[in-house]
Amino acid sequence: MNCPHAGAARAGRNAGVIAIDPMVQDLDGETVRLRDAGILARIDLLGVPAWTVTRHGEARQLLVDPRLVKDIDAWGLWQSGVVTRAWPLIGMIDAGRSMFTVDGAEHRRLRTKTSQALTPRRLEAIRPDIEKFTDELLDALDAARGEDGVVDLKAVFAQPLPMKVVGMLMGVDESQHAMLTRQYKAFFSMLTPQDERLALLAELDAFYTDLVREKTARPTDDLTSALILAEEGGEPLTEEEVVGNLKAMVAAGHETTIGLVLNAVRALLAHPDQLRLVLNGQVGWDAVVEETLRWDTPTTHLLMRFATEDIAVGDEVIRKGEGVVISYRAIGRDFEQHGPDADAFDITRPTRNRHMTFGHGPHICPGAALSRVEAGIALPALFARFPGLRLAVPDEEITKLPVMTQNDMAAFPVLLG
Ligand code: STR
Repeated sequence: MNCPHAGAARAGRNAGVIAIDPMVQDLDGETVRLRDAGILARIDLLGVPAWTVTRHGEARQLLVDPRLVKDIDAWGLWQSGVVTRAWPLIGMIDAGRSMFTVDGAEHRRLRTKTSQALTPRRLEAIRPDIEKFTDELLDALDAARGEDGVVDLKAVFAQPLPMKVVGMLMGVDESQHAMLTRQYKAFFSMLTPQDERLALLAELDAFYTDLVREKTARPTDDLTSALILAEEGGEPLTEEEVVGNLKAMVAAGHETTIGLVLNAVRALLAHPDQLRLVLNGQVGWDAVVEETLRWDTPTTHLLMRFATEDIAVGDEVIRKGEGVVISYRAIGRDFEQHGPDADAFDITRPTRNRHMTFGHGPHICPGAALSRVEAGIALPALFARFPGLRLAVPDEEITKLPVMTQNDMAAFPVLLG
């Protein structure tokens, strides 16, 4: 790793501290180690210490606790200059002013229009568009088959679909989608040198700022334009706030749904009995989506919140100024919440809807309904079109990208049958 902070973790000091693996070589093993470490686990993120919450119940409480805030200025290691913009994960936290980084009344002001635009009722209007994108990408899959019949389901289907949907919602032209996909891939990858990551974030900021200025001059029928316009009698968002929300929407809307769709396909292909239950119509596709969200969460670790006071959790105390991560993948495997078979993929499990993968409290994912609609269209359409779909390589050969916060496959080669 070209990371100046990695020393402490590599030297193996800090007993009882789990170093999160930037190369993601054993995600299941790491998930289990975190769960076994207790309610709160001490982790090391490329040399930077933090707490992580590994249990459903405690995470649920902490996510509504006003003593935990998103503002990076509340972080002791940031105040003291130990953590700087040279840390590879800084872009996950110091991401500009937006609904993702602000709390309280200001957060409500920044978020309301976005969450109102993404309610299940409002999303019914774009369902036909999502169905059309899906059909087009299924044609593209068919056409992309190589001589050997192999095609990468990620590159040709799971990755472009959410980008098309969030692009349409936010008013980002198709001609920019490939650029955005490339930039976000480099942003999330721990193999990207930090100076390149900071440069690409600056390029993205410039791109989004131009887009917001263009929509300010010529508003169109999209959420970016809506975010620019003031509420009746209300304060309009500033340009920085609109840009912040726009980039949060594109980053989150594009990245997480790729994981949801691919993880569901992978789980079904690895569990043919479960696939049969859905294809027979005995269990709905919504159950596949929910159980995938629980069992193989698109977000592994969400960075980060900071304690503004000492907070007691179980036998531990989070000290004022310390950073708190939420390890959603471990939380999905909580025995107390999901029973002793929590590690099993079972679309009939009674608790499949009682996961917390979209978070909880004021920051709960505003795009949750959108991702459910997307996966709920994409998955049945894929299996209807290609009933003989199967992996082109043994499941163990599927590798994860070196991304510390997202559950991201490098590729998903399939045979369409
Ligand atoms: C990426 C970089 C950026 O410009 C803006 C954001 C804000 C929203 C973040 C996003 C980030 C990273 C992925 C996140 C998303 C919100 C939801 C998504 C964390 C930091 C998840 O993975 C849940």
